[in-house]
Amino acid sequence: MAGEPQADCLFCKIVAGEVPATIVHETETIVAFRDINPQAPTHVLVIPKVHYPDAATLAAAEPQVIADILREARTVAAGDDIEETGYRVVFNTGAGAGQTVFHAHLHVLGGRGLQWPPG
Ligand code: IU
Repeated sequence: MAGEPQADCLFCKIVAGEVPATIVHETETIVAFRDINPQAPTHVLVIPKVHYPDAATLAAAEPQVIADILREARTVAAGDDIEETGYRVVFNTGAGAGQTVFHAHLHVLGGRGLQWPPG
């Protein structure tokens, strides 16, 4: 069924506590944890507890969870004290955009200057 955990999904395993992660915050609907390969001093992934392959399918099926994820980005930024200096939130959507893990996730990046356009 849509949203159900997938046996072969790494991020579902993090949600279930079966794979370790450095969790910074958790709510009823989301988990925020530090990226294993950080691209900035703050690099946190915010994921829904439900499984959808990307942000677009999650937004279509459960838009309130997308709102929870975006709200969490601010909580992460406040926790790492990067609200003033600025931060970036990114949903890579599709392999052509660099998505490698097909469980929806928001990158929260900050703590250094960030260039635009991105690579
Ligand atoms: P992407 O947008 O799908 O490319 O992002 C996937 C991210 O998941 C990427 O930044 C990885 O470093 C990160 N990640 C992780 O934090 N822990 C893992 O075990 C694996 C990937 I695999």
